Amino acid sequence: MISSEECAALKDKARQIRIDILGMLNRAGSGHTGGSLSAADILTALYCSKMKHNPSNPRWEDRDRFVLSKGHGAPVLYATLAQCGYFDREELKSLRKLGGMLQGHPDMNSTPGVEVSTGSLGQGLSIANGMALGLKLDRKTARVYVLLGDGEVQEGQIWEAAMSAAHYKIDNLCALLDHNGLQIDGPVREIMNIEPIADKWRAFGWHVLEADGHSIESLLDALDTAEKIKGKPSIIICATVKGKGVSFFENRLKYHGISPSDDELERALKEL
Ligand SMILES: Cc1ncc(C[n+]2csc(CCOP(=O)(O)OP(=O)(O)O)c2C)c(N)n1
Repeated sequence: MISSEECAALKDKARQIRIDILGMLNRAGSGHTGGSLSAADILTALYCSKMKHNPSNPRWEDRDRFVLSKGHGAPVLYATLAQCGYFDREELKSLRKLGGMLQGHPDMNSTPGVEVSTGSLGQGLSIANGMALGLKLDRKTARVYVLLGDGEVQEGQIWEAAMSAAHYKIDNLCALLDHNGLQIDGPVREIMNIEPIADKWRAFGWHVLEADGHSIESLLDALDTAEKIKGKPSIIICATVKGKGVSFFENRLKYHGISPSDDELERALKEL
């Protein structure tokens, strides 16, 4: 359990991460707003509390790994890495600039702290499986975390990877599902219903946990529980709101893939 002071400090970091996401997207003039904001508390709980990692030595062998399988959420990863000190926050201004360090989707060869290049949905869980198995072979105690989108889990490869992770008892793996209910073209339920999603993961042999994806306490509770589960992988189904934190972006399909205008940025910053 963390103290109320620690929790307040983490909430403040999440707020700063949201501010940075909006600023960088506005400057870039394009990018994914809704799905970045929905994952801000999840990444804060992971990077600012749960994970063992070392920003001054990003390739530290014993670090926990994070895979942003929903790679279009790159702004939340970049803002979080900057918050942790992997690079200067000034760099955030270079989002989506040709030749810059922060491409529209994560590039492990350009950005310190990015473990895997992602963006083609459906692949991150398979990669996380391999990383987690590799850590076991090396007798490391480090863990692997992977963030999936709820539209993303419509991809068939996710379920091949889910089956493999249970088969190989990959218990140093924890997936988190950003369950915000919207994808690019509409509500997930209407495009291709994934429910009952918890039952599906359970049937595939996973330990399933549920959390409020905007409560640091709830997320850390679930992450602590997941760490104690042996013999099977865990998934935390995080109830989230797309665009969380800015009233006029919340649950608005339109803001999946567009960035805030100058006027929207000004109004959003006032709210945050
Ligand atoms: C293989 C693949 N197909 C299509 C896309 C285009 N695409 C980008 S984001 C997105 C919707 C993803 O929805 P979801 O996983 O729910 O993400 P979130 O709502 O959390 O942003 C799609 C289809 C892609 N990146 N990769």
